[in-house]
Amino acid sequence: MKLKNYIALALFSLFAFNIQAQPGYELWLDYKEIDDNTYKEKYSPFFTDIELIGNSSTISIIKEELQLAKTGFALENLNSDSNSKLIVGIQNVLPSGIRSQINTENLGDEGYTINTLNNGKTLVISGNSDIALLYGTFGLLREIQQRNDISDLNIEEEPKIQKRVLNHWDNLDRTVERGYAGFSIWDWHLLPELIKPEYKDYARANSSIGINGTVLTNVNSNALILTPHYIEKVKALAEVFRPYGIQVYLTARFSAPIELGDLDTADPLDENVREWWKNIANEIYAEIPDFGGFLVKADSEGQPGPFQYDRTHVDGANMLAEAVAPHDGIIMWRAFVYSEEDPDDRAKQAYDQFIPYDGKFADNVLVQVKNGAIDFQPREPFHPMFGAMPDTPLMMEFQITQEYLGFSSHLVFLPKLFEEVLDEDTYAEGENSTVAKVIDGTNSNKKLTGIAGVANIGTEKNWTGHPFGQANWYGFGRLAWDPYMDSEDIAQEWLKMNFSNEEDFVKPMTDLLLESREAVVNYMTPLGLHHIMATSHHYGPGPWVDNLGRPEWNPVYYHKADKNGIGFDRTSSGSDALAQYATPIEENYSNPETTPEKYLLWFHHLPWDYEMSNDKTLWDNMALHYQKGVEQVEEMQATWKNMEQYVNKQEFEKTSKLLEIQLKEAKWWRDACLSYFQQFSEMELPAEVPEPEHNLEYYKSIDRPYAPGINPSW
Ligand code: BDP
Repeated sequence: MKLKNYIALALFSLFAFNIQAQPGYELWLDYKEIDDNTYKEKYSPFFTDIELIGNSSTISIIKEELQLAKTGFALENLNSDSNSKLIVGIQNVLPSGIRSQINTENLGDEGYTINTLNNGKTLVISGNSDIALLYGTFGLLREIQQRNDISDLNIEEEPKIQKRVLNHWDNLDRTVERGYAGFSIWDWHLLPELIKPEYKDYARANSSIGINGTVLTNVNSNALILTPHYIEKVKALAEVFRPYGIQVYLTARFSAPIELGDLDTADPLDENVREWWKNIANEIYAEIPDFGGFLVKADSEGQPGPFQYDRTHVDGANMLAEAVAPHDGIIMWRAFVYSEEDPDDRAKQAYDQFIPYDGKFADNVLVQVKNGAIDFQPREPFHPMFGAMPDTPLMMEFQITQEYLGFSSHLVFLPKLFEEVLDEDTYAEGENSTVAKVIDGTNSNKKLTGIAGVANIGTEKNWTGHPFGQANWYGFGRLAWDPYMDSEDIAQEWLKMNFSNEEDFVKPMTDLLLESREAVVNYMTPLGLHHIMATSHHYGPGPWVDNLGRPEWNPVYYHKADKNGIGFDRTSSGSDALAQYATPIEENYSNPETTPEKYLLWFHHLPWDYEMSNDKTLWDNMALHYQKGVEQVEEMQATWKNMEQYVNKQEFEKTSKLLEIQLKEAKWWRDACLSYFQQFSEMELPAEVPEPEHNLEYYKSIDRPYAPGINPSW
């Protein structure tokens, strides 16, 4: 072989190797070749003649995206004499014959239309802004990726929630609190000069699912991010994200006026403090005119806040709101609060702290509430605040990163969890006042709406570590756009876009995804159990932990197992947390017989031999749930084994290995929890459940001090 051929071969292998080495990097935007000619013929005419109206960096991105898709789908060089055409343009600049047929009047700034006109010859993507056109472009490509018919499209889409935001718990040293996919993708040290390609790819992926905001820094915040040195770096990122319709936000450390050395108080009613924040806001907006605003964790888990000065959440939030209001910024004030001095049930504390202030927050404040009252558990009833603050815009906070759901080694499809919460009825305004209606503003006609997801993104080559972690990022975005979407549709979309459209793949894998959430609940926290993970890192079981400083840090606080039974009594005979819910819920859930079994031990302390609806004892049911969880993982493995032909080799193998880990850990959970609880129940395991392999002491001795995701500064 000639030298130049050697070089060519070497270069080719390097290139091929690189592509091979990064499966998953393209996320759901991997426009794979369409190998079925019938589809090719249907789609290609619209890619032959594209009229893109406008001139902006967003329009250039659209152009780039369509070209990428055309090449990826292999629609290039297909001769088409059909006179078909794709037109992309803002409604009021569309060619006149077309304009009159497209109505975007009620679609706001972000909504889009996709219409097939002219007997199927003309496809039009329109909206009222360039960003809307970008969303519409991704909308059309999504149809094609799923091999949908585009000959008669009549799509009208508008996001139902305004602020659709990722929360990065990323520290300035690039560690990620509760991050299981490597380090932070923000390379602060090399910014603002070095703009890594990942930043653009991140923005592209987010805009493809409608995410329009990103909080770059951890809620346990560092005041340094507010200094000019860092603002310059934030500005560089904002510039990359802007043409994709993504605003940047930062976390604001409440004590920053003191920590940055300017003042000796952070009292929100102090004039100097107010001025200080206004100046900071002015400085940021001078650099980043479309800066989104601040996310604040105050008076929670050691973070500074207004309480130190005998001030309230309203004082704190409104002071910051005043600073960003002239620039159209917002404050996302978190309701994840519980006090180290308050002996009351932790599940009640946020509600008690916030409800008195309903209607008192400034117009540009959103109160950001976690989906449940404890903390991102595999299953929680919805947070009672969602049904109790009609005059305050409430923003949903979901956790996409799997802090309590097996990190990046467990396959768990979270849209199922998100959907369950969004569909719950709060009864805030009578029947059918679902959580979705509270957060999208339908209830009480809210003007400002928002939803946040704690990101699972890091420097791993496939962004999320587990190849299926991407589905949770995708699904969060889709539900943020439309909180009424069906998780099954989301699962199918993602599977088709990511892997294959083959029915023999999509059908079983959809079932697998939809069942995966229940599996993790079964093998970790069945029947309403919660927070029994090992403490600090939250990896693996730790129901026995009882020696930590604060009662609510100990799993024993949450399960309350003893000889008499198990569960947290939150009825009127216990903490009465149930009184925070609307009457129909309170009434139903006060009685264990009418409490959904999935929430049984969340609300009731019941004897081990309590008879459940299947006539078996509580103990037997608990053991059978643990066993079922293990079997569900085995079924997932069996399904996955048949999928090799549809997926990339590396992703196939990695997922197979991760499922092995998941199975091992599901058994660990089952055996550790049942061994521990059996000391109290003193009952035999049902015949279907194998005896634990080891004794309780063995499970207690398992120690994983270097499990990832712990904030090193804690
Ligand atoms: C908990 C996490 C902790 C976060 C906290 C929060 O363990 O790392 O800082 O939530 O949301 O679940 O503020």
